[in-house]
Amino acid sequence: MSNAALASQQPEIQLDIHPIAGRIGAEIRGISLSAELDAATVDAIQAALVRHKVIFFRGQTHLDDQGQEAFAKLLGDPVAHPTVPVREGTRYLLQLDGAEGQRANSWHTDVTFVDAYPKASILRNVVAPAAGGDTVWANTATAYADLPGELRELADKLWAIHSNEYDYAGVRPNAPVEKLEEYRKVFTSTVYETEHPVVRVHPVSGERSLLLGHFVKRLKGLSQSDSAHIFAVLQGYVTRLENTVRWRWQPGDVAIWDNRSTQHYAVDDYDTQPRIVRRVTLAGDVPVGIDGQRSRTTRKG
Ligand SMILES: O=C(O)CCC(=O)C(=O)O
Ligand SMILES: [Fe+2]
Repeated sequence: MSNAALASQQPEIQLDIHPIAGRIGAEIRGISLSAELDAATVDAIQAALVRHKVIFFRGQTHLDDQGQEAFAKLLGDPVAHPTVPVREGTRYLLQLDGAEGQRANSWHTDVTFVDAYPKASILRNVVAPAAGGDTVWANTATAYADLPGELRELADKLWAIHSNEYDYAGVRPNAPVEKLEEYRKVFTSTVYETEHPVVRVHPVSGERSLLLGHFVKRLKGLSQSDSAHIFAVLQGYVTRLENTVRWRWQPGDVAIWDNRSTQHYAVDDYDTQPRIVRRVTLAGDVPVGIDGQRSRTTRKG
């Protein structure tokens, strides 16, 4: 973002922001998240989210499921997952329980198999392992900026087909077969396919970023084999350590990420230790490529 664009988005109040990695991620201190936050604080949180791409709040142990959902409404319109049932007693909450094999250890942006995928996700840790179980986020805008000119020109022209019918076993080689099959059945109860530009323009910051992740089935117009090679080259820029930040969870921590300019990966190194997180996603808009073309869902059912 240009300095002028950043300045025009300066919120009225200053938050206590502590950047973590050089290119992504900041902890915000001194805020108790709730539906009671005033508008100026909410604006400042929104601005910090676009700027730092993932923001962290420690010690939010006062939040329960309803409190998380109520707070989420201040930042946007909560939406339930399109295929996975919500947690009982909630309207939008998705629980990921490591003991149930729900371990998101593959790089992705949430729900990109639909066109208007969520603009942000709000994740609350309920149970944290004593060691391990960190989550890593990557900045897909600095990944794009890192591309050498020749690769950028290629990326600018490419479109990708994203689907929720992807290679489950391939991305989760250690998961028990029955759990994987059970999960796949629910996750693909409706099969979606969506065409997205590989480079999307952020609706708030105007930044360009790479839109890839594990829901990509193939690149449009290319063979499966060429798709896989080129995907790996571009995705490799996203996951370069320079573009990432890693968070060590404590119960009550809340992470909020801009799902339009990040990917994330939940590290599956905690074996049988308990780990539970709960997520609310916020409705997003249909991505726009650099030529103004919008994403489109081509299959639903
Ligand atoms: O378990 C985590 O830390 C992240 C899981 C995930 O991919 C998500 O909540 O969207
Ligand atoms: Fe995710």
